[in-house]
Amino acid sequence: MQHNHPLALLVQLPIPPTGPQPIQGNVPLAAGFLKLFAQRGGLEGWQIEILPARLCNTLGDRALVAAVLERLPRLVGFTCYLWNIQRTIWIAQELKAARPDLRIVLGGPEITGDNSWVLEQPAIDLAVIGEGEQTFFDLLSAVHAGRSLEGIPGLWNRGGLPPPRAALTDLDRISSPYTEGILDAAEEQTMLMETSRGCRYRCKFCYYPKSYDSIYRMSAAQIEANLRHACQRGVKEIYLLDPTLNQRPDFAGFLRLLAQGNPDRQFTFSAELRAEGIRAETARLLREANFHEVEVGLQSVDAQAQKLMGRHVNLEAFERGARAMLDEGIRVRVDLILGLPGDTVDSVRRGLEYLDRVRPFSELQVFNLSVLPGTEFRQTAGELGLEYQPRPPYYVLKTPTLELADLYGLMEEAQDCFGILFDDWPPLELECEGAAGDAGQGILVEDHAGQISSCFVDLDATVAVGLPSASLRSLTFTLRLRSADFRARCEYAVALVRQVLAENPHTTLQVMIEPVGDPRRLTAGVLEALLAASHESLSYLDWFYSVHPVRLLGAKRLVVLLPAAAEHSLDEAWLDDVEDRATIHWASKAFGDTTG
Ligand code: B12
Ligand code: SF4
Repeated sequence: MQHNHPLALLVQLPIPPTGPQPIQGNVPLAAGFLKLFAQRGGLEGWQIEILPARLCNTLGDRALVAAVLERLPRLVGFTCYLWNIQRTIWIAQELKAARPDLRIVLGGPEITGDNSWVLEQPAIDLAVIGEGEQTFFDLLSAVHAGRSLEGIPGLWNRGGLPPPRAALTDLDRISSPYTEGILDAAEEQTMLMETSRGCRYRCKFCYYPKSYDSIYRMSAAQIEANLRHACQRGVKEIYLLDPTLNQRPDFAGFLRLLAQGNPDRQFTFSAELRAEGIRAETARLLREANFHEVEVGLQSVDAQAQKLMGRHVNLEAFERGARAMLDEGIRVRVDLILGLPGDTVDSVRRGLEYLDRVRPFSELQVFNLSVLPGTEFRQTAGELGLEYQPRPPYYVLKTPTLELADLYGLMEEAQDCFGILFDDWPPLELECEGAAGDAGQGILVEDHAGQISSCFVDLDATVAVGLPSASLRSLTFTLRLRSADFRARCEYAVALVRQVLAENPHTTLQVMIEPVGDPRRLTAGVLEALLAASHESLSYLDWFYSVHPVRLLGAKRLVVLLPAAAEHSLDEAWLDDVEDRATIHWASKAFGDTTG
């Protein structure tokens, strides 16, 4: 691949952040595989570049569009998971509007024959269903050679579904983007490893089985090479992405291989596995390899729900396995799903009671069922009577035995029972608290990784100043609004919120509201208007948090800053009104105070 060839740019957008904390873990592994496979296969006529995670994780929507366009690609390929598909489509639309000749290709688990709302998007030219390496290679080769794209297995080309793509049988062919210098394991001191593909189970809520008819593995020699590389690059954590790690026939041998490759226990391992098969001896081998955490699915204790999801759980064996790992000091994260067909309020309660009584975990994760594209549940949702969100995360909203109110209630019960707030928000980050020596100046901008992450607008200032350019604003953005009379300035405030979100609709937006003088001039009506403007368009986190017992969580967050000194003098009815619509933060300093 040479540098003067047309560019295929690969992009993977992160899980949207819930606040300004830096994003981690968005490793473009799929893109790394696509690039490595193309290189090794001697792809001609293209150069392939991966948009650095540093940019994907910080740039706002328009900045991202600009970053893609300035690289002058001929083709842009996106990795699509449920957490980034809506934003990806928005970016694709903007790219197409700017460069109609640009080819947009989507791949990833959101691309399935039954996910029509994605495939119907006019901005998409091509989409790869299932495993991507060979299909992407064939696609780029065909474009280079001027051949037709019809009939390429796995490649959807705005027509009917393509013939299926046969799986890559030898995973050594894509091992590994790290050892080949495509991805840098030193970056976050973590490495993702996929030592096998395919799962022998067929849980009906899971997309994993993909198109795999069998299980395909990486050789022991390649696993060793990856571990050696991890040692050299100072890796601290290795995430094994294999579905059900312990489905391997020689699991003990595999664990010994991992232990040998980690002689100084430089890195920890984590993986997803089934607790049922784990005995004391296996748990000991897991610890010797330096496994720190495993994720195990319980999902439901109800026989009918287990039958309908195609996943039987032997509770005795489950408990024994979980206990064996806990005894070895391995953290066990147990998953429980709310909203499975067959489950009822009572059966979920039984599950919670069981978990509370037996405590076979160090961490519990309770989440709502996602009716994922490509899954058996999606295909049979009608027959099963499942209603679900039309957009990701496709949370179930109703089953024949559970109403939405039950789902909220059960989540609350789970939270109370275990004292955990599932999917809670991170603590507030008020990067500009106390920096308020600027009353009357209109706008204060703050620079963050080359992007503007916050701006201050004094709504009472005589000279109105516009927001910083949309293409300079970062993915998380704080709009600080201050006024002595929010009621009078409501329209202005609403217009600013609308502008931020019209220009960069996938912003994680924090609106900080700073009333000056008597705070009670900030009314519930003003907060309602700001909330309504924030939710005119919904992004992933809005959908994600909409089925959550804690109201007000989402991609947009209103924060009212009140002087701590006034905490006891404000009347409760007014505070309740505010708290129903916003988070209150008691600030140590009064606003408009310019003394230091
Ligand atoms: C790591 C991981 C995570 C990480 C996130 C990683 C990140 N990027 O930030 C964590 C642990 C945070 C996570 C969380 C969740 N996850 Co997850 N996760 C995975 C996992 C294990 C690995 C993903 C991966 O890197 N795979 C390796 C790559 C190489 O495989 P791939 O993405 O499929 O790519 C191949 C093809 O799709 C294609 N392809 C991909 N991109 C492109 C691009 C182009 C241009 C082309 C041509 C082809 C192509 O080619 C690739 C190579 O063959 C997968 C399961 C799995 N083993 O794949 C689930 C998976 C992605 N997760 C899933 C889910 C449902 C979740 C949760 C919603 C679970 C929950 N209920 O809480 C949460 C969401 C969190 C949130 N806050 O919203 C689903 C996603 C389904 C979907 N439609 O997107 C998956 C598939 C699991 C499943 N069994 O169904 N997850
Ligand atoms: S949930 Fe786990 S065990 Fe079940 S099909 Fe998916 S990867 Fe396999």
